[in-house]
Amino acid sequence: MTTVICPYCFARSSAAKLPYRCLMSPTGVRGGTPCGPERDDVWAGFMGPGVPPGARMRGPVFIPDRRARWRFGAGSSVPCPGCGVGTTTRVCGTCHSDLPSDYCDQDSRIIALVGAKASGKSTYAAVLVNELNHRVGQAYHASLAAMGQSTQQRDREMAEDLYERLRLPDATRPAALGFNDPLLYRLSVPRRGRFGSGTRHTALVFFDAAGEDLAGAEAMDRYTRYLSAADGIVLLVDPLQLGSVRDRLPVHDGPPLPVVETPPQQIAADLARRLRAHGKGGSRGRVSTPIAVAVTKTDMLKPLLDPHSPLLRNAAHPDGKFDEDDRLAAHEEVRALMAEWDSGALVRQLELDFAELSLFGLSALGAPPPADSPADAPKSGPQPIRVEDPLLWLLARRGVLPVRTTGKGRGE
Ligand SMILES: Nc1nc2c(ncn2[C@@H]2O[C@H](COP(=O)(O)OP(=O)(O)OP(=O)(O)O)[C@@H](O)[C@H]2O)c(=O)[nH]1
Ligand SMILES: [Zn+2]
Ligand SMILES: [Zn+2]
Repeated sequence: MTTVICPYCFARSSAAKLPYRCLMSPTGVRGGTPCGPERDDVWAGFMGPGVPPGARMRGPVFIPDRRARWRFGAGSSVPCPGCGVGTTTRVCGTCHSDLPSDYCDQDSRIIALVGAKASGKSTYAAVLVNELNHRVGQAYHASLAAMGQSTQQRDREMAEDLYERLRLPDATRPAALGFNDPLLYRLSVPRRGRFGSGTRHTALVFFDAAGEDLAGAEAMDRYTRYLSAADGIVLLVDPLQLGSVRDRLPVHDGPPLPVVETPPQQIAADLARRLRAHGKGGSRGRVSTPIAVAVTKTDMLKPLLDPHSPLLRNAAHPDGKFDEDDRLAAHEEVRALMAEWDSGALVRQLELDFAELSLFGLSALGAPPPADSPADAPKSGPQPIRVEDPLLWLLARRGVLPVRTTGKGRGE
């Protein structure tokens, strides 16, 4: 049975039980008249007062009877009881949001992306998608497809900006990836099992919310529900926010250092508090949700790194497997760096709060933006380092990707 998690309200349900929405098509009507729009108060209630009255009128939602479900099967078109015209549009039973057509055919994994303002979330997400579609996809024989119009359109715009116009995501836009607008992808990975080979599809849902920006109890409550629905969390930490790193960096010719935002330690503590309050506290009071904590913008840290540092090159992904030893090497390197920065306070707190933690270091751009045009990507385009590691680790932990290990790292 496929379990679908609504990417909008995070309600769980079995795919077979999701209602349909009639698309009010005038062609193919049997007998009577086509369906007209009806007030969808469930959806309007969920979207909040911003929805204009006209937009509340939508195609009727219906639950096909058992016989129709059995006769038509998953993914096929089911006739509307009102007009007889078939529809494939599924909606969430709880909030009535329309789900992209291929969203319900596979299990979903929700990955929460968290980080302070300007920690690099939008740049990271855009570059990550590109890497998964090219270099990383090739290594794992995997493919990533954007689901639904809004993700497809945003991907196209982001890719044009970043890879063709060499423009960084616009900092002035309102909360980049809002709650009503998660990024939805379908990741397809070959599956080699005892009973032959096939393809495993996983729906990936990404949100980007800093928590700090959310005004009002309702938004906060939704943020917390999103975090507790997450199968894994990627927390981005901007090293340039840490006073001791800023002091250590040599005078450089990149753009000026960013203004100081919410400290990562505060964001991490707040995360843990919310997850515990939602029943995610496991053994010894530590949160059970796996968390990947990634130091971003590592291109700026080059002067602080050994020339052989694993953070200066991408992981090799040998034989289409996630290399656990390489992950540990990068984890230890970041741990050592962090110990120097704030006497290890952030790492200590993370280790006390989270049962499954791994540290990462990544650079979405591979080099700082040019000093004279800080809103641009480097002239050579983004040349990312290790952007894929946090997500791949979370997926490998859930058995979505094969893992290679020599066993040296056991007992960590
Ligand atoms: N050196 C360096 N700077 C980066 C990198 N990625 C992002 N930046 C810088 O960080 C700034 C913020 O990046 P964004 O991706 O917009 O950050 P964000 O977290 O989405 O920001 P908000 O949407 O405002 O919360 C960019 O304008 C760049 O100047 C990187 O890989 N290396
Ligand atoms: Zn929903
Ligand atoms: Zn109808």
